[in-house]
Amino acid sequence: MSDDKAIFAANKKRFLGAWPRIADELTGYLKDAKMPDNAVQWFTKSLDYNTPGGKLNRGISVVDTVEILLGKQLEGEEYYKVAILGWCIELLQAFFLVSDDIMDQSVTRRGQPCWYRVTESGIPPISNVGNIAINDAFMLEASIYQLLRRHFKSHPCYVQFFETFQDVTFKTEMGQLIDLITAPEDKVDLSQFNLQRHSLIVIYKTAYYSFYLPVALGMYYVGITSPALHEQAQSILIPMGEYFQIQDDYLDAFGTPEQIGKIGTDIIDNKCAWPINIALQKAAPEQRRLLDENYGVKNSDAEARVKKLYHELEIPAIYQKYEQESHVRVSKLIEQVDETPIDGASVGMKREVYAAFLRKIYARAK
Ligand code: DMA
Ligand code: MG
Ligand code: MG
Ligand code: MG
Repeated sequence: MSDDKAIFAANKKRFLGAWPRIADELTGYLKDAKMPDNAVQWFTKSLDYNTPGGKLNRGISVVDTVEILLGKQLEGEEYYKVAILGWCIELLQAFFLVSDDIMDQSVTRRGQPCWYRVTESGIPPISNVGNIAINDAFMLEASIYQLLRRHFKSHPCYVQFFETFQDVTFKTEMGQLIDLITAPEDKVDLSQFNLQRHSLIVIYKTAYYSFYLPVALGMYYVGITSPALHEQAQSILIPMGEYFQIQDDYLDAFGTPEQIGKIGTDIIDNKCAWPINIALQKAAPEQRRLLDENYGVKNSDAEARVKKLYHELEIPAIYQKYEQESHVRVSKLIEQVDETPIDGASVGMKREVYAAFLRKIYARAK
């Protein structure tokens, strides 16, 4: 194991250690409201099934950002407080994923059935989660604001925490909207796709909440409120997020379910994903015909024909090249960061905040 990997594993363990107490606090709201036992059990199960099972990159990055900016390891209650901000992002992620899997009609997530497809809830009298997952998604989102109110009311950046969560949530939902309406189920028209549209979709649906949000929360936590520094953070983190979602699109077609913990649905769902846009650029007329006839068609033979053509068009090699170039581009942006504190803040930005985030996602396999 490399040093980075060992440190990351330790950080993940520490972050997971804060989860049971947070989950207890959240289920405590239901107990205080005298909700019936099976409602408390249901919410407990939804929280545990949907929140802690991922890579936790977003949540841990809040802690990392604060530790890098303050130049020290957080301990005890201070660690717990910052971890809460991190877990708030993981709750936001849980809310988006439960909804996204319903909308994308996905089958598995993080190596287990998507929440809405669970048929043995274990909580009588309900067996199928089904559409209850929609309300569960809302409760995962609302949990963020319960935690913020309880723990951050007297923080100087309380309003910024709220506003940033709400603004980033709306941006993500705009992204999901254009992702969905660019992929009509009943009308496949590949001439509607292009890389500009793709870029807009991925920046909104992924980059803001996955990349800007963790760093923004860490910055506000330590008192960096300068709009110029937040704009600078976006100018680095949005391209990083774009690159991350292109990885996600690539792995949807080329990763194995064991590797990525989910079964790819982009081809069958007619998604304006990165590989199809590259294929459209490279396809000769008869290859284009194959794509028109098979993309977005709801059967696995058609999907396999599209994947075979992706290989013939050497999409993996183009992806490797894109990944390298994008890494160079983002690294250059990071090098340009000036670390001097501004606007009366006691700490400045640190290049390492961005560099650490980049190391976590570059050349990932899941
Ligand atoms: C990811 O879109 C964006 C959000 C807001 C969940 P996606 O459908 O490509 O995600 P996944 O591949 O994880 O289903
Ligand atoms: Mg999806
Ligand atoms: Mg989706
Ligand atoms: Mg995807």
